[in-house]
Amino acid sequence: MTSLSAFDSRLADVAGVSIVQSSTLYGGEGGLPLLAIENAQGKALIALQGAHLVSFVPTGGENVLWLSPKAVFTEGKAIRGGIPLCLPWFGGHPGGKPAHGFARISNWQIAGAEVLDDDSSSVTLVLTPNELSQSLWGDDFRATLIVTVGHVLTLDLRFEHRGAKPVSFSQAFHTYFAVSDVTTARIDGLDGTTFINTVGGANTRNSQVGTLQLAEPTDRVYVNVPAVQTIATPQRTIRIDSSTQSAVVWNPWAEHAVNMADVGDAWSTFVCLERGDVFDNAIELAPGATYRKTMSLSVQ
Ligand code: TA6
Repeated sequence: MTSLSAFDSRLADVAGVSIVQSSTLYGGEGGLPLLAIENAQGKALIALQGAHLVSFVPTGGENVLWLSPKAVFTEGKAIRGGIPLCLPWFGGHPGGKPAHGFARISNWQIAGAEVLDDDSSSVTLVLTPNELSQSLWGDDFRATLIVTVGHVLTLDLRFEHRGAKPVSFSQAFHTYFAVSDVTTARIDGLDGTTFINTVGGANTRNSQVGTLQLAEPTDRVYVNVPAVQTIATPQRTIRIDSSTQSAVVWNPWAEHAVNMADVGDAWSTFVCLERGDVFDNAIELAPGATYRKTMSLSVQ
């Protein structure tokens, strides 16, 4: 593994951007390197494994993202919480490959970091083929994630397909939002859209009516959704903007969380509202084509 001082020298000239070991902030053995970004508007932490946002705190506010108190920072294991990138497929793979793709458990490289004119900061992370992707995907590709940290957090994802044949592609920004109590969170921006209920392996279609408030294990894929959703709790309203077409709403509830060692009784303090292009909105990427979509998070 590259030493932290090697990262530091690469980032030395960029104000407010540094590298910290996860164990320094979250404890545990070993750990993973995190990119720490801080400016007057907000601060964020990104694990280089997965280009995985683990924290975003707008100045004067609380963390927008939920990170499990039982999260494990270990090479090759997805971190429970924040924003895992499900890429280049979402959910289970028909061929029995690991759920949610290889990007979230691959090491990304820092390609750049800068302070922008409006005093927000941006970092660029890149993933190219590695041993894992070769065994699971095979094709050449270049994935780029530009993360901008300010009052608003913006993720700008590009995936260039460099293989010779068209491929099926899906992706999701699998965001875990911190909420005081999932049962009181009110989700708007899905009214009238079609969802596929996938709880416990179901596959039934229905239509959302009005505000969504969770009261049981929930795993729903909404397709062809509007660009904006909000999550309102008694404390704050979070706004999610995305150019993607799908939204996934997930919480395992007590009955499923009990079987997830890195969730357990913390299940009621998050809701996943993921934006992406999945199920009906999955796409076929032609050779040489680049998929490009964004998601922004802000507190209203
Ligand atoms: O996006 C919802 C979902 O696919 C659920 O079905 C649930 O399994 C969740 O993601 C977490 O998946 P993970 O592989 O991170 O445990």
